[in-house]
Amino acid sequence: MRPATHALIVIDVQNDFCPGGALAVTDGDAIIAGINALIGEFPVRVLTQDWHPADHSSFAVNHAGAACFGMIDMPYGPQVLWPAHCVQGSTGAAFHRDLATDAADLVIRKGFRAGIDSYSAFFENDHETPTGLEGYLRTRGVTHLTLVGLATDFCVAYSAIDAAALGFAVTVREDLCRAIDLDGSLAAAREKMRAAAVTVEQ
Ligand code: VGL
Ligand code: ZN
Repeated sequence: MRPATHALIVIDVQNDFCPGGALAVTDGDAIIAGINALIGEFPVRVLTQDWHPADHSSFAVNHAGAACFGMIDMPYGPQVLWPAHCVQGSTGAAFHRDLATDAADLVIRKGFRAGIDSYSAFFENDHETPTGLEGYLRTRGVTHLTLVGLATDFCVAYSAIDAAALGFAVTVREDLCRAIDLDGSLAAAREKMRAAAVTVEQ
């Protein structure tokens, strides 16, 4: 068992990000056995769940004439338009059945406000509205985070960069992550994580 100050954060291992899902990440389910093997090593265990209303502004279908994977300008900055995914209560939003969810201490949902997306487990995409995860971790005395899950270049990277900025020591286990890789987003995310002093382990 690792020290009491170490938490594992498992990002968005949900059906819609796995093969067959609405926003499937290649081999997204290939990381699950490794995550299940790792979770028992950590005294603090958090799962995140992307959790959108059907009218969410990040869905291309909610913008007349817009295509999936295009960009729009939101009041908080540029936003990728996604296929509808992780709709609250849907099968796509459920955790993958093989994920060891019973081992989790906390499940934190994000992206539940229609007008703003939330890639990061810490802040919504305006980079200022908190999800509450920071407070949870601090009150449990956590200082070190290991991040795994989906997708490397969006929710994992945004969470890692925010966590590092908040002063946590952050490691991303890339072997237990898989990427969407949209227009070079994986290379860009790796670069930003390194610049933020996140340890990226292959
Ligand atoms: C994610 C795009 C949209 C992710 C969530 O979990 O990386 N990506 N919503
Ligand atoms: Zn989403």
